[in-house]
Amino acid sequence: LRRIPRPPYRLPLLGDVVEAGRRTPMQDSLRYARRLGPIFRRRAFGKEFVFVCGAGLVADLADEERFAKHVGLGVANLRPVAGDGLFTAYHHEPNWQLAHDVLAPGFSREAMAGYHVMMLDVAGRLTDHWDRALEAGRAVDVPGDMTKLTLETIARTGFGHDFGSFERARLHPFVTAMVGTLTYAQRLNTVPAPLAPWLLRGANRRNTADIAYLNRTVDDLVRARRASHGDGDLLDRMLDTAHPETGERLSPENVRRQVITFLVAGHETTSGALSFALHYLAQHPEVAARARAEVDRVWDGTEAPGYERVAKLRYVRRVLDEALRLWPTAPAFAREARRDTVLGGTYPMRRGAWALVLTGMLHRDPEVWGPDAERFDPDRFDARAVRSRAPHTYKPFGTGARACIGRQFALHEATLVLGLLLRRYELRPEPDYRLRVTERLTLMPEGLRLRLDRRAPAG
Ligand code: MNH
Repeated sequence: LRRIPRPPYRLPLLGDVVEAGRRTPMQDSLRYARRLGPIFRRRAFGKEFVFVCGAGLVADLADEERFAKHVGLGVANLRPVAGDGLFTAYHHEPNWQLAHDVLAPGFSREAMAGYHVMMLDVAGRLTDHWDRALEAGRAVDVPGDMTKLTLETIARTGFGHDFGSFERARLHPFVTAMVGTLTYAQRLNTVPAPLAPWLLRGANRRNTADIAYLNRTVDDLVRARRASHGDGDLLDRMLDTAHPETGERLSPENVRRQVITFLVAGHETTSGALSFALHYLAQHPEVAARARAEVDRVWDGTEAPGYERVAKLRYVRRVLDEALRLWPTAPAFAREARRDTVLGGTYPMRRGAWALVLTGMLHRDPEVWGPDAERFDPDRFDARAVRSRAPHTYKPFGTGARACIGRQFALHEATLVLGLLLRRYELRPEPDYRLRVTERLTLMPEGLRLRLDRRAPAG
């Protein structure tokens, strides 16, 4: 541990936390990373955390023989909500493999093609909503509307459920409860564990109520489905599919955990990714023009672009990749040693010891991305540039067996929606907007609003 640099300690008990502030732990860590280098440690309340953000060390942590996902910090704090659901399961928990094998076919190409029509339908509700804002001359609330969109998409495609987000003036209470549990999970890391029950008494009570509400909503949804029939969506799969080899099924308690997991994991991060992409499109008219020209060419006036037309939007996809490079909306993932080992040939780790990968910093490592790593440039993802980069240098979806199961789902949804929005609107930033990023385990551009213009009909 001595070999790993750390900031000078000011207060022995509180460690660096006093200096760090509480609202933006991830961005604070990014600042430390710039100062301290590719690996560093920070102390908080008597615990020491190791952060890794250099490409070489991250590549080593990606070795699945020696390392595995670690469920710690924010992720562990979500266990009361998501239990042994896919995202929060410990890597040795048998329910992880069972649920992974049962649910993976729900993300195959064929399954995705089936979701496409529902995704288009939800996107239509967004453009109806934006058309009304345009006619009224109102700016649109980008993160708010993207959250409505992605929540409706995962609820419809996964569970045949409609939260009616676009028909409501305020957020659906499910979203409020969900954001509440995410915020609470992050706050738990900012106070000393023994004092948490006392310091966060009020918040804890609200959190218990939030979890109860999430459970109730999901139980109603499952009950309704058992009484009727779905069309082979994720929920049907959870309820009806037996493991191909063992014949085992998910227990009712585990189904509840998975539904909450997918509703949460399936929308916050995609919403953030879309929001950051729209921010950069509005700030870079030349990029938007190029992306829009691609949409016009590839979709060629098709009212409702088919499934296979989405992946053809190569440049739009690069805009998304680049937004996720600068602001990976799931900003970190943790890796633990599966046995005693030496990280990067220098730092000994005991079995079970773990480190947090700061994805946003990995994605700005000048050794990989060059001296202008802070600059937004989608061409970093053209085929030649991608081929010339080392593996494990771009990790917005995590790594290995526990990488994101919804990656293709998210990329398809987000590319489709960006295509539809670019085709329909010109995006104008508010003149004095400066990007500020809020953190509630995930990242989101704070207060991002855009003005819309109807696109001049293409010539
Ligand atoms: Mn997703 C795991 C990022 C969209 C469902 N997701 C992960 C991990 C990252 C991640 C990073 C790994 C975390 C870790 O190692 O601790 N996910 C994203 C991003 C987007 C995203 C940046 C959108 C952009 N994720 C989605 C969508 C779904 C989804 C959409 C569902 C439809 N993700 C999951 C699940 C896991 C996961 C489930 C846990 C997988 C596992 O551990 O087996």
